[in-house]
Amino acid sequence: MRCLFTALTVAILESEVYGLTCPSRRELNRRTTARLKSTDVPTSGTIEEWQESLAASSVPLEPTALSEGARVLRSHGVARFNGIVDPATCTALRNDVLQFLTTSKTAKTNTEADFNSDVSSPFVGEKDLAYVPGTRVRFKEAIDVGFAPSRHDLLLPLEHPSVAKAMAEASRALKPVLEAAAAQLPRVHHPSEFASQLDSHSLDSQPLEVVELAALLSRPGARHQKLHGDYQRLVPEDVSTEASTRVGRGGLAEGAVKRPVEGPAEWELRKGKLPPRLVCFVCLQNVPTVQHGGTLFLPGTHTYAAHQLLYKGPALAANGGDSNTEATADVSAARTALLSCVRPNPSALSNAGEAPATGINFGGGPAVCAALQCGDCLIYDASVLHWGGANVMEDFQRAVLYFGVSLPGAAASLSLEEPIPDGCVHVPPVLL
Ligand SMILES: O=C(O)CCC(=O)C(=O)O
Repeated sequence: MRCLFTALTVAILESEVYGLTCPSRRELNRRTTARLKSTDVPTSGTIEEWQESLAASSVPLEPTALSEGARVLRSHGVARFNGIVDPATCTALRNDVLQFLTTSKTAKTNTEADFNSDVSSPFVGEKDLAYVPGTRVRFKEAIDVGFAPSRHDLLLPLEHPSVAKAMAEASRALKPVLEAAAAQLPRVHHPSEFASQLDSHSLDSQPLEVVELAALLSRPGARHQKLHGDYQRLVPEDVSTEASTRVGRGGLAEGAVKRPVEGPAEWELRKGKLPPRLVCFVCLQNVPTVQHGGTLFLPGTHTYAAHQLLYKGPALAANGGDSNTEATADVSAARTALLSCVRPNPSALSNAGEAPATGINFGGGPAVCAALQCGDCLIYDASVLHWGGANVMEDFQRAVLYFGVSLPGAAASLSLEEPIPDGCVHVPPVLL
């Protein structure tokens, strides 16, 4: 197995909130209607209008102590950590990223629609023939995945010195949090693995795998992305059967977390896509306000219940039913119900020392914005609902380094039936 640090040296609540039980629809509507009146977030109108009002009322994501990270990620699905990477490291990488953009190859373009759901298979370039099955990891060459006007997803070469340095700094500080928080990721099983009762507990003692490493750029004029999760929650958390042995590693004892275990039907839905994962963002310059295009999150929506509301109902209707009163009411009710899954800004946890009540009864929000300083990081469970915010500044390019980590074997399992791309050689996973 290829260890990340080896590779780098080449170049250098809970029950209700966590979705264990879900309040009844009627109860959700009752609570949320009361709260929405006080926070005034309109729920009708087009999807763009709804997201614009959520962005306008958003509050900055508050920082969390590293020691609280796994707990906050479990309850909220997103946590911010200040001052993780040296700003000089970030500035050097940002300069290289902007340079890569002018010289890199461009992958087949993804459409905005692809980002409503899971990211699909990786593009494999000509020069970068080393290939870790089921991942988007690149070693030598950057690839630009320009997926919407004024937005870029630039796959970064792990072996480039400035990429390697930033990765090393971020992973050194955040590894214990990532390891402890991985207990909340669903385990995927290929039908054959499932039948042979794969020993998931032995996998839990193995290192996490890096499945993507890239930079996100939003240029002036980038519009809001559509609200989405990077992977979908496919089974309710309350059918969990597997208590993770990973919890407690890194000194972050948290009590037993039951990991959702998925079967062959879910494997079919996930195959060929990136596995369930935690994603780490490293902010490469200051992002002072929501107008600078920081990511917006709905904390607490990394649950089956929230995903049912988003993906199976009319919440995402492009036209909020303007011309039809009944449809307007349905859209509004679906959005209202979804917002009732949102948890207050994660900082409340560290301040109060205990989980606050579900809902949006706080002085802003319900959305939180990743208005980070250069070198700050955030980790999110990639299923938490979020979107890249509009960059309305005239002369500001927001750049973020990100990497995603998954449970050992998950990427390989989901790519079991994929042919090896022409001329490529399988290389072992990159370990965190
Ligand atoms: O650009 C961002 O801030 C978020 C991007 C994102 O969520 C995505 O591309 O899936």
